[in-house]
Amino acid sequence: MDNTYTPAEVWVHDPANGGRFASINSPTAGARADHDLPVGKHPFQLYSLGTPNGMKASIMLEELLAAGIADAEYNGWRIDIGEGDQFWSGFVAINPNSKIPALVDRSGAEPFRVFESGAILIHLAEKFGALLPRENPARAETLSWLMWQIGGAPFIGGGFGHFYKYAPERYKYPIDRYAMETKRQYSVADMQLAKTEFLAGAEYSIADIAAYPWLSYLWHGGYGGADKFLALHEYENVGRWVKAIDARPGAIRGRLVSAAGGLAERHSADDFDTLDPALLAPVRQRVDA
Ligand SMILES: N[C@@H](CCC(=O)N[C@@H](CS)C(=O)NCC(=O)O)C(=O)O
Repeated sequence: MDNTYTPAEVWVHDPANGGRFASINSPTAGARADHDLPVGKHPFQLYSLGTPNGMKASIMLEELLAAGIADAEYNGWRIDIGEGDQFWSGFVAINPNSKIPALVDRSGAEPFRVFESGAILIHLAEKFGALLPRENPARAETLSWLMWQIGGAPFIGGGFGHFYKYAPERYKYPIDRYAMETKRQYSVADMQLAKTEFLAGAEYSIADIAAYPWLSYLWHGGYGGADKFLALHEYENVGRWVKAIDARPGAIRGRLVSAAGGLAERHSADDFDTLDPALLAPVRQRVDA
């Protein structure tokens, strides 16, 4: 075996070796700047960015609003992770893990934080009795597919996406490893979606809201052509499901919140009227990002 790197006895952080993320990645948690978060008038404050993980929370809120649940009104604030906003003291106070999305629920007497996209989806679903069945086995099936996605996402983003697109050097081994795992996840979803309309059954649920931003991002050509490289057209049932969710008004609006080219801040439904109407079309364009 050709060893290009022999690990030292004790690993030492090399701040120059983070590639595109060198300025934000660090082995140490905690705040790096004294900076409060803005707060708006609505019951929910969402601090996020239009990445696949961030979109899960904004799609959920927009789906609830689209279903007529006015109490799900929220202010959406952009946290620019490239600039290190996730290390503001105000953000670390609501997510000690310094990752978007994070939510503050101000609907009751005392505001409280919810971090981790899966926890945000479950919290909102339970609060409004929507998109998560109350009874088993449908509830267990939905939570199972939700956790499947939360556990698998880092292999797609931090694994495949990182080594295929972002790493300063391209190596075959990690790209092969994570391409294989990403295709395996598409295969799992495809086999399920051959049997059911949505991931957890006949009904659209928080499991779909979690999986859609990731599976659709690559399916539409994310990471500079992952659809071609991974032959994602082979997963026909995933394609059918992606296109169905692409056209949902809640998903269309949710993916534009805190997104590049979308809304930097979202304070009311009227904010979407300020965008190019083409962005709100029910057929999503290839991203090529
Ligand atoms: N398990 C987390 C993952 C969130 C996550 O990885 N967020 C990324 C953006 S997609 C982030 O904030 N990265 C900033 C950083 O790592 O400093 C969740 O599902 O909420």
